[in-house]
Amino acid sequence: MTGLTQAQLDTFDTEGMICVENFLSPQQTERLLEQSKQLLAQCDLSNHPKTTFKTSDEDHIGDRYFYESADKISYFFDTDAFDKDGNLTIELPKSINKIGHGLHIKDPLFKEVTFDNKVKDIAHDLKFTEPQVLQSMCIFKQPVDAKSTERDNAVPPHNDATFLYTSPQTAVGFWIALEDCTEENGCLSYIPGTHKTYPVSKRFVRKDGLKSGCTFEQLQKDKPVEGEYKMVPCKAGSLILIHNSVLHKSEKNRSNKSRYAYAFHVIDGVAEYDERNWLQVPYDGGSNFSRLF
Ligand SMILES: O=C(O)CCC(=O)C(=O)O
Repeated sequence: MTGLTQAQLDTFDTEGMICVENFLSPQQTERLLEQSKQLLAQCDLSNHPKTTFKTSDEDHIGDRYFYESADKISYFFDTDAFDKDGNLTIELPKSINKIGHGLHIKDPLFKEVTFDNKVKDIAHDLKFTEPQVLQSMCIFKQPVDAKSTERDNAVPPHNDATFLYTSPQTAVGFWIALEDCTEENGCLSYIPGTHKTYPVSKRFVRKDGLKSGCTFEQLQKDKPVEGEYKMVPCKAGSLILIHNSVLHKSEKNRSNKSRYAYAFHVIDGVAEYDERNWLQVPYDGGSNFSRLF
């Protein structure tokens, strides 16, 4: 299978999200799942600032470890991973929310799948001129624990352009399920068509070139959200394409099965990517991200 069919392109255009089943073979999916478990096992807390992560206005503030992770394999924890004294509340591998944002640079297996010809064909079909991989990450939704306590691993409603801002907007998320995703373990959901009707009302920017961290800059008033979220359960190996402006989210994992995914975002190099964006490539001080083709 290469690229997208015209029907898939049309659906992506009208809905803002599509699911491409069997994008990876079972063997490829298994290798990436195993690799993400290896990476989880390699996390060393002895020198770690215990950075937590959540995609939301209140919690998404972060620290230097987070902002300078564009070309690294860095670990970010669930917001309920540590108690008030900074001790882990759960075993280390199960407390990690995501690993990013340079897996496509630093990890050979994730690099291989990111720069696969199938990805290039899709970028071509989506009319990218100079597709560049901006960031990549393993996203973990751990199951409920032995006492059936739910973890704080819901991803609140957002659009990706808030965090991956280009002028004009060009970001597309390539989100790959490494395990079966169900309504119970926190599959993605979205409101179809919101990429056309719901404006990108804010962006996440560096303050004083990072001296004061990052903040949300309000670009215009938030529009009240209307419409029903549509769940997108999918099998391991499926690819979900996410338009930069579509409203999407995922619920907590309420099951006893984990939900691991690999996601990367592609922007167009012909659009402006300015120095106020939170994510910058450190080695050239700018936005010289890895070209897809
Ligand atoms: O993996 C998830 O649950 C959420 C992912 C997401 O929202 C994103 O990649 O933009």
